[in-house]
Amino acid sequence: MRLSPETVLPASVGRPTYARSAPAVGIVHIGIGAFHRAHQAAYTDDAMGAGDRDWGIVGVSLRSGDVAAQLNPQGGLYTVATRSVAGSSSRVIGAVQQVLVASEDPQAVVDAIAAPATHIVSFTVTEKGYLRAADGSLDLDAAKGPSSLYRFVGAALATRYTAGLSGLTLLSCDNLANNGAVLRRLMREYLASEHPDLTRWFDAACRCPATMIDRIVPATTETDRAAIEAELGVRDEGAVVTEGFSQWVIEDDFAGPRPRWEAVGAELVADVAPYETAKLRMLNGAHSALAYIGLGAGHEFVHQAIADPAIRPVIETLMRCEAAPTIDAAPGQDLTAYADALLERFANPALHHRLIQIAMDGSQKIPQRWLETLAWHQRRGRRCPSLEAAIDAWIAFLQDGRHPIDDPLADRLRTAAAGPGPRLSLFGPNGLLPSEWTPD
Ligand code: CS2
Repeated sequence: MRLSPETVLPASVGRPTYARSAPAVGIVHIGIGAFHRAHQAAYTDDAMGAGDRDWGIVGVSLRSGDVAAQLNPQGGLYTVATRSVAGSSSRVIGAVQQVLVASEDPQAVVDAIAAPATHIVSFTVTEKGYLRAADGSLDLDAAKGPSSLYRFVGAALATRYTAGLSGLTLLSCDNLANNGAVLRRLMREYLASEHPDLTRWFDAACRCPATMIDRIVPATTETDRAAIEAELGVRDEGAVVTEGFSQWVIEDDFAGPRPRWEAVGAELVADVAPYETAKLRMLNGAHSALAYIGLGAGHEFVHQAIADPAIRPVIETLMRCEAAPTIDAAPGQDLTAYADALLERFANPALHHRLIQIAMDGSQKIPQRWLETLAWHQRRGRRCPSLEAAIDAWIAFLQDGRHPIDDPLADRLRTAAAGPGPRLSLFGPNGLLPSEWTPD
């Protein structure tokens, strides 16, 4: 038996506190993976429960039909299970109405974004989904391709413009530095090429707020699904597992209405930058270092790597002495306490967060996680021993052939890492990853 709107859930499991029948869809979310389901959809579900009912979500998968096959037969319902040493808890989320697969029905995606009730299009398409060329500009050929977010949003914006509808808020929820400004610039480059008549309207009517999103969400395993089935009494193919901690800081700059996310724990602020920089350089920077150093030392999970007495000091130094000094903290933002909290989160043994999951797409992650910190110190004539150890561990990971390299630049990385002077061929003036930082 599958989870469905008719399922009678055990009392211990949380569930939507609002009537799910026919709320309007206000959000189209592109890239409906585990992270969106455990994070933004949970906030929206809370906001709907707090009375802001008309913010149902239509999820979109750009390529794979897997999530649609998991959620559509369940009426969009799925479980978020939180795991900590203190115990676990589960709730069923009702905010997602439907999942569309862009590769199967592209027009349905355009129609959902162009619908008059849609005000927000949000994105978790990972770093590589933004289709940037090496110089940071839009890779136009890729952006005209079948699974490009720009094609769907561009076509829908054209429909809205012609119909005289309102503009949209495009909300990037990915781990990029200045994610809002980056999305705005790339979307504009696409429109200038493919819909030049729209650019002025886009500038005037659409907004791209920056966000800092934080919740650790390991890929769901069959063991997780079996445990959740035992708890629910029905099978949930769409379940996600996460930690108790969750944070969402959003720049308060929307084109139109939005859910009252601030009533359910999100922070709406004027400037996201200090939170985003701290998260990218401290949490994500430490995560990527743990991944490559930890895998090199034979560990499988984050909690094992952080418990290793040879690794923990490297990670503490990275966060406290290398990343933290580069961050202009916002009033009240305590970076020492942030590092303490991160160490505790990494140590969570109930989460089973695989290092190989974090090691994926290194070429897309490393610039904003490590290289900006390194360049900051280099300008001041200082070295970063922990980040340099992390870089050496990444090169060893690319060289040793022990793990699959899942990265859009995999072949070029392998070749560069195998050649003489791999640090220079990866990062130097003519290196594969453009950066201000130059290894010596
Ligand atoms: C991780 C992130 O996989 C990764 O690269 O560093 O997904 C991390 O778990 C999240 O950003 C935490 O908010």
